[in-house]
Amino acid sequence: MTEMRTTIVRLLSNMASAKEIQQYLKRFSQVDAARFAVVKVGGAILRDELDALVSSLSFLQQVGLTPIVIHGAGPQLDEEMTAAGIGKKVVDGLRFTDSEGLAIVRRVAQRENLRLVEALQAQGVRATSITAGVFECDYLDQARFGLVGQVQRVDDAGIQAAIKVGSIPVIASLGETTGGQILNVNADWAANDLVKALQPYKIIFLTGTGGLLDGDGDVIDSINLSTEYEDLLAQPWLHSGMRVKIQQIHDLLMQLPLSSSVSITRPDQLAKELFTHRGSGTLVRR
Ligand code: X2W
Repeated sequence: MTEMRTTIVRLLSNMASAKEIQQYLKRFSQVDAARFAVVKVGGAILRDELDALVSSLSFLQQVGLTPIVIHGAGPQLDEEMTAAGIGKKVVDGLRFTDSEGLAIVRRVAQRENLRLVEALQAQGVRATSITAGVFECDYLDQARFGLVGQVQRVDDAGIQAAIKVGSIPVIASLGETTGGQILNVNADWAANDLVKALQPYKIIFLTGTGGLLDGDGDVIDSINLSTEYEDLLAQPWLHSGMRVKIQQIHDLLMQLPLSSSVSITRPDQLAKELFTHRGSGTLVRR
């Protein structure tokens, strides 16, 4: 414990007081180790900010915390599909996926998963690749979306086994039906289903924007849903994309214990968000 504290104080001394950091460390150590945090990482972060992501996850492991990572690969899929001559068809924000597209989804999701796991292991971080067996799905609507899944059940056995040995589970957003058909699952949806099943203390979305943005494009520090939600949705400056995000976070938090909160931040700001009062991105609680 002393060694852990020294590490934190050294790493964070330029952004927070030692007392502040110790308060958070104490709070996190009281949470069930398997329910500390689910971290959603978009494909754009894997492409553009892999080093910052690896450093932040490495830091959490050094202080004895094991986050559960779920990642997408949206931009990488766009690129590979274009290269294969497959046009992009999006229906209600989801990629229409035919069998040719699914072959690319499987290959790219697995490749990106291994890229993150190997980058972590190269820095001495224990990490476990999980690309199957977590998301039991039904077809969302095969006529409209093709081979796209809607999660029916989350099997967390592999995740728990990894956490037990202090290894960060790194999960791809691929699902399968009980009949064994692999399906493409939107990574935000998969993250939400994982969160509902595991009920973690912290839910963290790592994005390039570093938070939810107000009308001027500035990051909103914090949102208290119980007092600010209706007001916020009534704001004319709230862009439609942000409105949808806030509604999704609202619906998610309503299904979680009161103590749970959602943070949206950048990979290099993760420790600051977790260990300082001021935080770094947007903190949403209810
Ligand atoms: C997504 C899965 C990848 C994803 C897709 O094919 O793009 C569906 O739309 P990001 O990087 O987190 O956006 N699946 C059905 O969600 O990746």
